Amino acid sequence: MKFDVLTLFPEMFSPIKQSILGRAEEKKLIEINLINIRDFSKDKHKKVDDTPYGGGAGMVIRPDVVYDAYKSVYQKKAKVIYLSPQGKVLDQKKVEALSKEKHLILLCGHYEGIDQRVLDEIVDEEISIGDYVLTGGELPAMVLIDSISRQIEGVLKKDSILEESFSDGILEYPQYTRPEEFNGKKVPDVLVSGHHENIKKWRRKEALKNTFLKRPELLENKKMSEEDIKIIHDINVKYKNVPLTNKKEVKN
Ligand code: 4H3
Repeated sequence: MKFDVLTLFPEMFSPIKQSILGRAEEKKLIEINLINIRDFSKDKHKKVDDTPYGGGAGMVIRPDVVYDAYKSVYQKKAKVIYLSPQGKVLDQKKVEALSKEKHLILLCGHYEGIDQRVLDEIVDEEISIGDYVLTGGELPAMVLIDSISRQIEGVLKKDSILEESFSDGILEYPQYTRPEEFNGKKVPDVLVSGHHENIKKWRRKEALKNTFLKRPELLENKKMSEEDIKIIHDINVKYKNVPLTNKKEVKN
């Protein structure tokens, strides 16, 4: 996967050059190119923004400079994404779909944003990472790069993307490591029993419990097996005792 990032602040991207993503880039599993929009200014002072037509606070990034930066990286089949609070909110399903692309161009705005005419001309998709406003699109672009990259074969250790949070649309079961006792708390017996079938069942139950108690809305439109429905019923009786809707009881 190739990511071309159009930004006024390429220095902000050091976090995604570290750790797992740093290794992924060394292994050529991903490529992250940072393009400084300012390099495409034709102004003698390298100016990229100007005051908004119609008045108002702040500065707007000029369309011509953004367009020239875009032309320097565009190839056919590339998908151009603008990070903006007006976009569709990112979820794991969207991440998985985008991880199948070969070439993404991520456009990061700053200040009051970018002239609408160049957005209309080049942007294929607008994505938001959540309903809040940031000073720029750089953090959202990094979130997108991280979430997509870890879906790419070879970036994580084998199997680790399959068994985790959201792979099944539900939350993760709790994890434990040594020591076997910490501050008087023991690791659940089943996990040290070596009984793989029981461990599997326990983890499924804990994952459903976490989801039902912390993020019940994730179960709203989920198809569940008879066994899962029974687990949810038992957890409900024990911890919440709320009326369960039929929606939660759709079978496979
Ligand atoms: C994305 C971008 C929030 C998000 C962003 C998000 C600054 C976009 C500027 C930049 C525009 C003003 N804030 N929720 N901010 O994903 O260029 O909107």
